[in-house]
Amino acid sequence: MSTVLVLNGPNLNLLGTREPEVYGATTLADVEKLCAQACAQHGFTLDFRQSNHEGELVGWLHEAGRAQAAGTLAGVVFNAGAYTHTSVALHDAIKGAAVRVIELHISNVHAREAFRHHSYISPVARAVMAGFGVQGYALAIAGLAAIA
Ligand code: CA2
Repeated sequence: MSTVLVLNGPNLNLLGTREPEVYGATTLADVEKLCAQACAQHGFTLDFRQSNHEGELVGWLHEAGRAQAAGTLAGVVFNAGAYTHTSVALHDAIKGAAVRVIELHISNVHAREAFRHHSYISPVARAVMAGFGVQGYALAIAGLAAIA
C-alpha cells in the first residue's frame, strides 16, 4: 500500500482558531481526519505533517522524493501556506527531489491580495487546487489516486 504525504506549512496549525471567514472553522486535526478517510477510500496510508519552518519542509520533500523513487509514496499534497509566495528553496526542493506534488490552497488565492497570486510552487507542481475549502485536501488525494 502506498502512502500520501500531506504537508502543511506555516501558521496552518492555527486553522479553525482565527480568520474563519477565510479558512473556515475546521481545525488541522479535523483536516487530518478528513485526509485519513480520503486515503482509506483510495487504498493509501496517510502521513500528515505541519511545520512553521522552511528547512524542515525542505527536508520532508527530500525524504518524499526518496520514498517516491522507492515506490512507497504516491505523492505529496502540499499546502505551503505563505511560503508559496516567497520560497525559492521549496521550489528547488520539489524540483531536486523530483517528487510528485499537488499544490493545495484552502482559499482561492487568485481572488485575494495580489501578493498571493504568484506561486513558486506551481511551476514544479503536478497539479494545483485552490478555493474548495478544506474539502480540497480530499479532492487532491482523489486526484493523486487518479494519476499516481
Ligand atoms: O488558502 C490557503 O490554504 C493558503 O495557503 C493559506 C496561507 C496563505 O498565506 C496562502 O496565501 C493561502 C495562510 C495559512 C495560515 O492559516 C491561518 C489559519 C487560521 C488563522 C490564521 C492563519
